[in-house]
This record gives sequence, C-alpha cells and structure tokens, in this order.
Amino acid sequence: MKLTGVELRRIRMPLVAPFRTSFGTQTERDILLLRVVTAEAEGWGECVALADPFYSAEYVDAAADVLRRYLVPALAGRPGLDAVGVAPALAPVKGHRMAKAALEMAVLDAELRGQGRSFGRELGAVRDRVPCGVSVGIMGSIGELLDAVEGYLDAGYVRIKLKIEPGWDVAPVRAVRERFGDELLLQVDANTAYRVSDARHLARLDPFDLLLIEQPLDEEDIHGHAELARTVRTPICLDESITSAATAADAIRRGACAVVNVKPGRVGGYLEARRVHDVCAAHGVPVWCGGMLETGLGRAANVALAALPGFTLPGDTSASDRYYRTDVTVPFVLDGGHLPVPAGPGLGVAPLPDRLAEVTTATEWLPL
Ligand code: OSB
Ligand code: MG
Repeated sequence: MKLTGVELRRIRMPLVAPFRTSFGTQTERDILLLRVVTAEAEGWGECVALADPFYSAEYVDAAADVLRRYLVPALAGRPGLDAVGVAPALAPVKGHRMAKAALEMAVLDAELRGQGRSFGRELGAVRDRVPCGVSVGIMGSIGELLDAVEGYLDAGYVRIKLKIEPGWDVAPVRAVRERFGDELLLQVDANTAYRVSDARHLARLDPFDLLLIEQPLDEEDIHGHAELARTVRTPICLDESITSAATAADAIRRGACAVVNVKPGRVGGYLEARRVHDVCAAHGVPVWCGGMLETGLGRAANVALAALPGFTLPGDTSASDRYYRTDVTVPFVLDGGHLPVPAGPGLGVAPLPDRLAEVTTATEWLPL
C-alpha cells in the first residue's frame, strides 16, 4: 500500500453517566481518531488513551504528539507497507503502545477494506456473535449500585464487573451476590488500588465465587500478584500489567495470573493482541476482551477479537448505549446479551459523517 497521509481527529463524547473507578471519575471522553488514506482505501483507528495519565502512562495529548512527531513520519517512504509492517517500522520508538495501536489499526482497516476482508476473518474469529459483560463503576451507595446492576441485567448483559477500591469492595460484592443470586457471572476490577499487605482483606471476597479479581496491585508488581495468588482463592486476572505477549507469558509462568484481560491498545495493537491470545491459549489460560470506553470504531474491532476461540469469558464489549447516547457509527445494539461480529470489509463500520462532524473538536492532516 502507498499511504497518502494520516488525519488526526479529536472528538468529544459525553458519557451517558459518570464512570467512577479507583483512579478517577470520567464524565466525557476526549478521543483521538486516525484516518489513514491510501490510493485504494481509507482506514480508521481509535486511540484508547484517556485524557489523563491515571490508568496508564499514556494520555491523549501525548499520543497525538508522538504520532505527529515520530510515528506517522516513521511510515514515510515505505511504498510496500502493510499492517504487519507497522509495528517493526515503529519499533525504534519506545513504549507509546496505545498510539502505535491506533496507527496499526487504521492501516489494517485500510488494507482489509481494500481487500474486501473483515477484521474478524483476518484475526481468526470463530463466532459471528459474542456474549457481553458490563463494567459497573463505583457508586455513591449500595442502593444506587443495585439499581444500576438491575438495569444492566434487564438489558441482557451476561456478566457484571464491579469496580472496587478500599472501602468499596466486600460490601458491594456481598450486596450484588445476595440480591441477584449465585448464578450471576460476577467479577471485580481494582485498577491497582491495593497492596500485597491487603491479601487477607482481599481473601474476604473468596466466599462470593467471583470469576476473577482484576489487577489488584501495581502494574509493575508481577511478583506481588504471584504472592497474592497464594493467599486469595479468587483467580487473579491482569489488565494494566500485560503490555505484550512476552509479558503475558512471563506473568503466567510466574504464577501471577490465571486469567488475562486483552486490550489491544494496551499491548500495541490487534496483531499483538492476537499473539497475547495465542500465548494464553497455549498455557490454557482463558482470556477476555477488555474495553476502554471505545466508540463504535474500537468496539467493532474488539468484538471481532472477542470472537477468537480463546476468548472464553464474556468481555467488556458493551453496547453503544452503555457509554454514549449517540455513537459515531451505527450503534452496536445488544441482542440476547450478545453483539454481532461485523462481517463487512475492514471494521465493517465507519463514522457517520454528520455525527462525526458534530463531535469533532480539531483535525490535522499529516501528509506522507
Ligand atoms: O480497567 O478495564 C479497565 C475503562 C477505562 C479504563 C480502564 C478500564 C475501563 C473499564 C470499562 O473497566 C471497560 C469498558 O466497558 O469499555
Ligand atoms: Mg481493568
């Protein structure tokens, strides 16, 4: 493919309700979209970096900066470039995986649209629909939480994930378990809010038969998670710590996790995300697709990834209306707790031009 250039586009999307985690409260998203233009086709990428560096070191202004100054220029003068060549071309730049992932996603979308092939087909999807879970933020009261969970269960979600932090853990888990019963698929996500010395406290979650506890400790603390796994019976799942297939293999070998949350942005792209899936499958470790409050663009690709055979747990692949009143694409709508895997070329969805114009705050064209 010969790339003509890349457009950086910033959009602002209000969330339907505030989303509170142990690292902060979001009420809207400031998102960086990429549009790659080639002679044959256009491709879209969505950068999952949040506005502030509180979930990960990356944040959206930094992603735009590194794309503008280093990553997009690194693709210049490569007439035979394809999606597989993007990561090697960007390798001289350290880190910035979310920015790299967005660029690779856009190039892959352009390539697949040009070939009439879908993301699902390319990645190895074995299902045409995927079961969906929902991530439920920290609330002001247990009553508010129970109402929110009830609403999601009524909408059809097949699994509930509760965000937890010290002071909001055992009580909300007990309340949800008591109210909705033992059959409910339930898990929790701490976003690094605990320390190894909290092991005995976290073991108090064990009686509630959670599917997993996600990222209790610091992202760099693989050893601590392995230690925690010896005290806590609930399976430990890593999110923030898993930045590549190599770190996934290492964490598994060291006994730090029994489950892995795969987020393509966090690991540098959908192609590396597939390698994370492959490494986990080889070790018999179940994976599920995480989310970063994506628009329909990122959601389309996530749903395709979640259709791979090793994704045996429901993902944070919620419907558009869990996040946004109006999405930038045709909305993803829950059908019996599932979302359909798009079958059209590339992502199978594209931004609706009027809708995109409404939410755009800035655009920048980077010629190649
Ligand atoms: O830790 O999984 C997380 C959202 C933003 C940043 C980190 C996380 C999350 C979520 C929501 O839990 C996932 C989603 O529904 O997109
Ligand atoms: Mg998480």
